[in-house]
Amino acid sequence: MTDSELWYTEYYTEHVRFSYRVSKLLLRKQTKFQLLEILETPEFGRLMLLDGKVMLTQRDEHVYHEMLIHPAMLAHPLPKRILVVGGGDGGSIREIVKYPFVECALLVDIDGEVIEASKEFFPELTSGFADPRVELKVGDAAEFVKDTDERFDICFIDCTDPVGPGPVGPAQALITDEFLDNVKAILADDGIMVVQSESPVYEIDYLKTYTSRLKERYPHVATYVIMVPSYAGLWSLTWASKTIDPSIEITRKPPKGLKYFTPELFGAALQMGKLDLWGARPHQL
Ligand code: AG3
Repeated sequence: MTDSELWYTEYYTEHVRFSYRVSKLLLRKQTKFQLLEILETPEFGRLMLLDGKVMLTQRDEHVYHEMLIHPAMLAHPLPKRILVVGGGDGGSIREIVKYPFVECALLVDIDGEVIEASKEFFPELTSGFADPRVELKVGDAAEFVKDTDERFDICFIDCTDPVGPGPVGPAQALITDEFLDNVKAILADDGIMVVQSESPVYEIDYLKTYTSRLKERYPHVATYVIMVPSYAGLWSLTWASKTIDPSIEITRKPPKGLKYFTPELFGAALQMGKLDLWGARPHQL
């Protein structure tokens, strides 16, 4: 059915769209929190969308998940307790459990239906859920970080888009001042937070404001840029820590079998994050 004339279009701005030919609609469900869709496509394989935005594709999810997780896991002196906010698809947990010294990896995602759909349609992402060190909580991470007495070495925020065209779902609760303060409070002194921070091309204003809000809270803040074809090319991730500078040399060995991450590539991604990348929009020239 690769010659079907069914197309899916994601809007990045009012002026930019990215379209995929679709061979099959596998799931379409309005959950309590968002519209969850899973499509089969000839170019990217299976694709998961939340509220009309591509969360992952089988072809390139490894880029995002490896680059979100490994830099912090390798730079921290010994990360034992890890929190993932969002990430119900399982890709982040799959990367975290590659480290034998991790004692506990807790995932808090608001939408249990994402976890269930991922188990069914993306078993290669959810393999880490079976690890005994992993705990899955279906619930509001904003409430969790407010109420918990637990402390974490690293907190990964693997969420949907808190800005952008179309409906903005549950991730909005993850960019409030209160949430940022609470995450800082539950991080150990040498803790690191890494967060997906949107397109460095189409959401540059958001990215600038968000990083400056992190800089008010942490001495070490750096954005790095990765290539994710199904996120319209480039995406940004942002690191924040009270004590750990992301540009220190990584000496711990990465797990075997990674497809994108290397320490050198992370260095380059940090350099790219420092550039004033994309210039002004035409109306600003
Ligand atoms: N969540 C962050 C990616 C958001 C992509 N946004 C977009 N295409 N507009 C990824 C979830 C994967 N664990």
